[in-house]
Amino acid sequence: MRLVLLGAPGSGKGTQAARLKEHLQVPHISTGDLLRAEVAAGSKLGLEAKEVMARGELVSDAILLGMLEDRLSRPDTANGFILDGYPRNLAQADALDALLKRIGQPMEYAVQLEVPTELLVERIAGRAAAEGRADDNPESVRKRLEVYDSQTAPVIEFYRQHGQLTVVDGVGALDEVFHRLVEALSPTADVG
Ligand code: B4P
Repeated sequence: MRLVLLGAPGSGKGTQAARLKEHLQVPHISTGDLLRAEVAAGSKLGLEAKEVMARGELVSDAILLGMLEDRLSRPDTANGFILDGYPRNLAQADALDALLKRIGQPMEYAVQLEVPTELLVERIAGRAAAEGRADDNPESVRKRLEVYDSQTAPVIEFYRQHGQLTVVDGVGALDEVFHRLVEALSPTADVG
């Protein structure tokens, strides 16, 4: 199954993708995780991305597309993948569409996790206290939410227009949200 998870920062994409990966037996590809690995390795790309991420802004489309192309060319994606954190703007959505057509693996599902803003802020504050991620401070979080509204929200419309969007309520316990996702991905679920 080829699936993209959409939603604001803190909506639970990464959290649920980690569970869905076991359920669907396909790899979880998180562009945030790929970038954090580059930062941790101190690579040239990581050095470029580090400050941009800490400010809560988007890393350049060219870097992301190259990174994604490379990841999708690995053999473990033959039976599908869960994409988390990409596309984050319309240019990335177009680039992904073209890339997947080129490799003969068009997207099958786009699922949006819907969560109200107050709860997003609360969840990220919880992670900041627990993990101390560089971009979970209040100023970067404000910026990430702003970037989401202006650049990423239109991507939801992109998938709606392509008839691939399913919206899932992301409020509730982890298990509850997971069960809603599994149900939304079952063959009889409504997509549109
Ligand atoms: P990401 O790593 O994608 O970060 P994120 O949007 O905050 O989501 P994440 O998946 O980590 O969190 P989740 O909602 O699961 O991106 C980080 C940065 O990388 C970006 O700002 C950007 O700079 C760069 N980047 C990444 N992709 C890019 C791209 N395509 N183009 C350009 N730049 C890019 O979880 C958040 C918290 O909520 C967790 O603590 C979790 O435990 C909690 N939570 C989740 N579900 C919950 C529930 N049901 N109840 C209670 N808590 C819950």
